[in-house]
Parts: sequence; structure tokens; C-alpha cells
Amino acid sequence: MQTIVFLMYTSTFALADLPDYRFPDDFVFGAASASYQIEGAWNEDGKGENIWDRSLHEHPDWVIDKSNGDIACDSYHKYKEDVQLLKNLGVNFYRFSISWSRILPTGKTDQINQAGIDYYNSLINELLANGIEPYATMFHWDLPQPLQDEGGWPERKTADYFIDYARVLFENFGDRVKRWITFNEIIQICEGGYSGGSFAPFIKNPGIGGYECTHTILLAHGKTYRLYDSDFRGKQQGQIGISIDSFWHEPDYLDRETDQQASEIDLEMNFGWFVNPCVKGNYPDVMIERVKKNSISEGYNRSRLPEFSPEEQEMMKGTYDFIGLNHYSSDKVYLAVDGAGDHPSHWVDTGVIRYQDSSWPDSACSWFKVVPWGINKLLVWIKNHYNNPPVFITENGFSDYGQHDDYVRANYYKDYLYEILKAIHEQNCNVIGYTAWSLMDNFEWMSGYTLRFGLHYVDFDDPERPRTRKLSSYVYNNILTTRHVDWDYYPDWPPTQDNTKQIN
Ligand code: GBE
Repeated sequence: MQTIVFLMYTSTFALADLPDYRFPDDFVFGAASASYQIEGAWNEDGKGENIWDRSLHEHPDWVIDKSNGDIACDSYHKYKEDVQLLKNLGVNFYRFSISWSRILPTGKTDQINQAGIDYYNSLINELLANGIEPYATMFHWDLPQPLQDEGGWPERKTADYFIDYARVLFENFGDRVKRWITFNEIIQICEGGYSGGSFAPFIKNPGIGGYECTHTILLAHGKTYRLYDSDFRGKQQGQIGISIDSFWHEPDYLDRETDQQASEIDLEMNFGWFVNPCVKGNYPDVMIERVKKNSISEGYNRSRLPEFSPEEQEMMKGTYDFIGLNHYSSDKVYLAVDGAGDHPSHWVDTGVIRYQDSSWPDSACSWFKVVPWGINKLLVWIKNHYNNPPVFITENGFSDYGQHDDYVRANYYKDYLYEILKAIHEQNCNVIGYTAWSLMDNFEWMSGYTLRFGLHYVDFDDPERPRTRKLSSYVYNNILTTRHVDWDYYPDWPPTQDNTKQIN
């Protein structure tokens, strides 16, 4: 079965005679993870409680397999082993996230948890000792619970607490961390957490909560960037970006004007929403207009979308050294009937219907199918809309239910990386790095441990949480060491002494 899927799936690219593009010399490769998804040790050594701890302890049945991140991959104790995985993978960097509650148990600077500082110092030093650059995400969804008790991200003061936290990070780790990502996927934090209620803290306030949350986070991002400029950049010489997730939204019928409009509106309202303020200082015009129009027709006397003051727009403009892009899949879009759906909501404001073509290959996630050309089109769109900024792919990867012989994941990486090569060589896109999600199987949020994204297999039934290499880890290693996509390369399988030997 596996083989049949694999043969059907590779046919498009593997059989064509394609240019053998190379990754530029300064292009870097890495792998990613996130604190709540891998660390475990949820209450050890002075760590405070965060919103995922609280929500999933109170509502275990909200996760498919009733699991949580209490132990996860136990990386808090096994980080040295994880660094060896990275070393064998041959990557230039590791993108991990820092647990705010491990550093500041109350979320505020009244208590600094030295054990938390020590843990990340050990991880960072171990990475550097093994020739791997530490790239740190400051916030990958695990807000300290005490800050949620005061209202969380929709409250503007949460931005001030974040900036205090960011300062602690720069002071303690900025001598060695040269790439920072302030936030991971604002739309998931805000629409998931404060509009739709599908992610912690599971609050439902559609059409309002997500906009307020986003506004706070964008201000927190901008001010953190400015803090780095004023107090740290001179001596630390690093870079700061933000990771925004987006699908490519293909017009349902390529030559139908309303479908092209749908694609453009969707990208502006769900990607530009976050990127436009960092690049140009404000939300996209089309978003400002649409939310205002709907708000007025709903009886509000002003827009539900918060406004940046002129000073804030100046502050926000240009607050990125690179745009982090998390990309997994694509969909097709057409315009919804104007105003259709339950009001108020960001989805009604967007006014676009999305679907995934049934002919596209599946992953284990209901929300994504394999569409390699989508990343190419999205990169071109970004180049055209933001004057070809440096784009760092901060996540890309594939989910399955399988074990170690993950040919489909290996082929996903080949196909997506080749589309990135095309964007660089044929369309002149400024893509500077690539990050595989994920280093290893981990706690996949509401899907628990039921599906897997890892380049390494983790046995969650074993208390030791042993990690083992999957086939895809050899393929990824082959791509980043040879610096091109070799369609014929697969390691001997099951692994033998000489794993780098080509098949045939
Ligand atoms: C990233 O999010 C996250 O940064 C990372 O933490 C995560 O492990 C990784 O992707 C893999 O998911 O009702 O079935 O449609 C949709 C990617 C859930 C963005 C899908 C969660 C998109 C966030 C649920 N979404 N995803 S549904």
C-alpha cells in the first residue's frame, strides 16, 4: 500500500527532466520544535503553569487521545540526545521555543527562575559545542496562566509583560542566539485562542477577540524589535523576525476574476493582516475597509478592527530582519455570498470559501493535502507584495501515522524543497533558509500523539521516550549536504552500515 502511494505520488517530478538547481552557499537548513510540544517537565524546577497546562489538565477529553504535554518527548531531560539527532542530521541550526513560564513562573519579572535560565543555557551551549546555531522562538503558544487570568492577549498590557520577558531573553541568551522569532503564527494564537476557541485558552469571541489579540501581539512584536535596536543590536548583532503561517490560496478557476479577487483578499486578510503592519506599518487597506463595512452593518459605530495611531504605524514599520514563513499546504478559493455566515466573525469579514481539491494527495491531518507548487506561488506573491524581503521558511513538513519507512514524507521534502529552489532560481525570490517541522514526533496539540510530523520517531509508550531515525532524516541530510534535490536518492532500508549509499 505504502509503495503504491509512493509511486503515484513521485511520478510528477521524478520522471521529468528538470534543471538541477543548487541551494545558494549562504542558504541555511534546520529543524524545529516547540517547548510545550517536546519539553515535558511541566512542573519541574520552578516552572510556572501555562494556558496549555491549565486547559488540558481541566479538560483532558478535548484532545483526541486525552493526552497532554506533561511529559511529551521529555526533552527537558533529553536535550543532549536531541542535539545529537541534530548533529547527525547535519543541520546548520535548531529552531526551538522558550517556555515563558519556565523563565518567569508568574509571567512577570518579579520572579526569575534560575533553573529555567540554566536549562536554556545548557541547550544553547550544547548546540554551539556541536556546531549548531541556536534560533529561538520567544512565544510558541504557551502563555503563563497568571497573565491569562488578567485577560491574556486581548489586553494591551500583555504586550508590556512580553517586552519585559523579551528583555530577560536578550540579556541572558542574546550573546549566543543570533536569530530570534518573536511569535509563532499569530492567527493560531488569536483566532484559535480568542475567537474560535479551538486552542488554549479556548475562548470564543469571534470577530472581536482575534482582532484585539492580534493588535496586542503586533505591538509587542514591534516594540520588542525596537528594544533590540536600542539596547542590544549594537553588541549582539543578531536578527529578529516573526513566523506567520499561510496556505497558498489558488483561485478556484485561474482565469475567473472573482476567484482571483478571492485569492487576493484571503492572502491580504490572513497573511497581510500580520505582515503588512511589520513591513508597511498598518493593516492592509482591503482589510480595514472590509471589517469596517461589516462592523457598521452589524450596528457597531466603529470598526471591530483596532487602529494603529500614526506614532504606532511609524514604530511598526520595518520591524523585521526576515519574514518567517510556516507553510504546509494550499487550498482553492472563491468569493462567498456577501455577508453570508454568522456575524461577527473574521471569516465573514474575509468572505472567501476555501476547499482542498480531492485529487491532491492526503496527509494524516484533515486540514492538509500535498501541493508542492503552492509554496512556489506563495513565495512569488510575497516577493511581489513586500518588495522581495528576506523570507525564512521557519516550518514545513508532513504528517503521517507511520513508523520509520516514511517515503511519503521524504518525497514531500524533495518536492517542496525543489519548488523553493525554483522560486530562488527562476523567480528570483529572496529565500534565505529552510526549517523542517519537526525534529521529532511530538505533542500535536488537539491531535495529541495520534499523528506524527517527525524526522525522528519517538516511542511514546516507552517511559524513556527513545528516538530513532526515520528514512526521511537521511533524505533531508542528503539534500542539505549535497545542496540539491537528488530524485533518485533513498537510503538503504532498513538502515545498514552505509546508509548514504544510493538505491540502484
Ligand atoms: C504549525 O501550525 C505549528 O506551529 C506547530 O506547532 C504544529 O505542530 C505544526 O504546525 C503542525 O500542525 O479543524 O482540522 O481544520 C486545524 C500550522 C488546525 C497551522 C491547522 C492548526 C493549521 C494550526 C484544525 N490548524 N495549523 S481543523
